[in-house]
Amino acid sequence: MVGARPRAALFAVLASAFLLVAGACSGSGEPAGPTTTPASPASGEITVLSFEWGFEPEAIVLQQGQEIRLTLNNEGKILHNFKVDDLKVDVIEEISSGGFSGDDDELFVGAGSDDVGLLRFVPLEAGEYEFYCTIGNHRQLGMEGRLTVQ
Ligand SMILES: [Cu+2]
Repeated sequence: MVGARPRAALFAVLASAFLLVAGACSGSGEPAGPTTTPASPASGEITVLSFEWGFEPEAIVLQQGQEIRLTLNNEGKILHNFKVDDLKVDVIEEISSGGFSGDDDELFVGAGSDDVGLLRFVPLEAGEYEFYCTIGNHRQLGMEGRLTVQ
């Protein structure tokens, strides 16, 4: 399923979506731009956007023992990834794009520019963690966020 759609079309959709978000400061629906309100996916599904230089949302709250299906949607012009250290997890499935993959039981997913990565996992330990991009100095440039497992 990943990589099966026309890239040019996807880019157009993402580009227009980005412009929409960037241009719309009010209106109906979700708040635009980076938010400090933690995303707490009751559905068990969450999409994390990556870009130069950050993630959206910047804070995620998960439930210990609940399976999560995380899609990393890289709207950036370059490769990015999502990694969490020190959290005990059961990794069910990892489909990275862009050439990098995580090790076994490592909470990692990568996505090439204008592409997606999929990570299905179960957080096994409550606590406060950080997610970040491992590439170059991306973390220092702002590509990090807070992951809470409760
Ligand atoms: Cu990055």
